Amino acid sequence: MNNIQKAAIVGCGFVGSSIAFTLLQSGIFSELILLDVNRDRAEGEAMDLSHGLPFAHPMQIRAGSYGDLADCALIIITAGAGQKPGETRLELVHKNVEIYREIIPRIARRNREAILLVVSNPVDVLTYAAWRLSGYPAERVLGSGTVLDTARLKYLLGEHLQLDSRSVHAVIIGEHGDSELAVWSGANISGVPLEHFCELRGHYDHAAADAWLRREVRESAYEIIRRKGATYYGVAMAVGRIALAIVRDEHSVLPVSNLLRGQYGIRELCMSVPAIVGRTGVETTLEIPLSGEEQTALNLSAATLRAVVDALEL
Ligand code: 6V0
Repeated sequence: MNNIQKAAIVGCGFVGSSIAFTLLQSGIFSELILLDVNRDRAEGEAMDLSHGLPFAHPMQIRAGSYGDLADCALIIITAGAGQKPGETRLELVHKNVEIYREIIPRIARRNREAILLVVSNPVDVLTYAAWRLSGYPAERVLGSGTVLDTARLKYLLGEHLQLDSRSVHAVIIGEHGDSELAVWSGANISGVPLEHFCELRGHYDHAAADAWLRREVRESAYEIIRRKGATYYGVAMAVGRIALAIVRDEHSVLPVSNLLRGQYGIRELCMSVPAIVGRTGVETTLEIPLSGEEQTALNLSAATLRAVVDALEL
């Protein structure tokens, strides 16, 4: 029987340790296991984080081994190489699939009931790999997907429109990577269609704003990596949000990477589209209305991922 208040993070580099810091502050778990091939790294992170406990909710954070994962309800996987400056997420695929071939069976041998939350890149391909290699039902294997990209879009739109980014209702779907797309057709500001709201704020050149926003969202990870070598705080908060939806059984709509089984005409591929997320993982994959242009862009994004996934023989 899994303990809903127990989680693990496999891979404790920049991203894994930042997620641990977010989870520590959220107070949603009573126990957090840190696992890394570099045991010293996991132990050092656990020690450092534990020293913050007097300022947080009581919980136990410790370095562990695969045996400690047996009763975890949520296992977050960030192990793997990150992008080097100029490298695309898809270029990481071979290194990181090999790491998943080692990690996922070791998890699945000890725990058949957990939810696997994939964060390593390329996240869609690795979510698919985790599903195939674990033998878990697809609803319990999800990737952080475009939750982060959507947050970047909301932040930028919030800045552009001088608005609380939480009032922006817009979503990025498709690959968490270069072929992703913004769904403008349904975008709104608390019910006010986006273009109308932009005009209320004095912005009339929608085509220029569209091009700028798409570029900024797509390029932002490259820009951060160029400046500081890696990205980790934004993704850590995105993963914290997904963890909260799962542990509190929130039935939240989030654009997580999940297995498509015919939705949007796409099959046997993990990519991000809005889904209802709760205690059982992905409860329902939603089919939101798309314009013809958006559906074409989604098909192209799927084709990009398909070429990579098919070459892997998972
Ligand atoms: P990092 O700082 O190099 O950390 C990776 C960690 O994984 C290291 O501590 C390694 O020791 C560990 N590791 C490697 N192999 C194994 C193994 N077999 N078992 C256990 N641990 C292992 O990288 P960083 O933390 O910056 O990035 C981790 C991954 O997250 C990369 O693939 C990034 O591309 C990806 N990101 C995903 C994002 C998303 O939105 N999904 C966002 C940012 C980064």
